[in-house]
Amino acid sequence: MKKLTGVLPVAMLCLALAGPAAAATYSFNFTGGTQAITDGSWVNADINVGGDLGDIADVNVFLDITHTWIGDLDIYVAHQEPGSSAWKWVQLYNDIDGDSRNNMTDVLFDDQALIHINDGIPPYGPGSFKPTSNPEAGESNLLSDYNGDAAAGIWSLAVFDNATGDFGSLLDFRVDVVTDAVPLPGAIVFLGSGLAALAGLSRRRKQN
Ligand SMILES: [Ca+2]
Ligand SMILES: [Ca+2]
Ligand SMILES: [Ca+2]
Repeated sequence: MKKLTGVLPVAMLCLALAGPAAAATYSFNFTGGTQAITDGSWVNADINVGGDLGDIADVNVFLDITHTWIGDLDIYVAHQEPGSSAWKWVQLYNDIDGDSRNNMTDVLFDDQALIHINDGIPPYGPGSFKPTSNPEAGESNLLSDYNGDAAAGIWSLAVFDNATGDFGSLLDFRVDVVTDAVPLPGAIVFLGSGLAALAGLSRRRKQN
């Protein structure tokens, strides 16, 4: 029994020193079904994410849109952290006159993609693009603006069709988040109990 009391606190301490929880990856899916995109109107698709999932280290946005003139659209993603009333917006795609072709099929917006979507040639996707950019206008749209923010909250997609004659549908919207590694509260408690047990053990040894 004496041996066991020594082994247990050491094992607890080793577990506690195993370090912080690994970074986690989450996919948040819009579950509202297909949304019609019509002339002169906004489509809003919200994803509500509860809990404390840690802070964002990287975020990518997946879209599947059919539209007979993709250049009609302005597309934004917005995020509201839990307990906040403020929205942080990032424009993903800006209406581009020449984009007369169809659809944005299985497109992943990712800062780490090789080209901005406005440097691609429609039809877009399947594939990955950086959000739209117009350096001449001083415009830079970065999903990394969300890094460090809480991953939970409300993720909202906003699509505006600002030209007549063509329309389409939002088929799929998903937000992929990687969170920073964080110490587990359980690991801290474990570390505390491991140290306390070791202290108790050394006291017992001194008394012996
Ligand atoms: Ca625009
Ligand atoms: Ca990314
Ligand atoms: Ca239209």
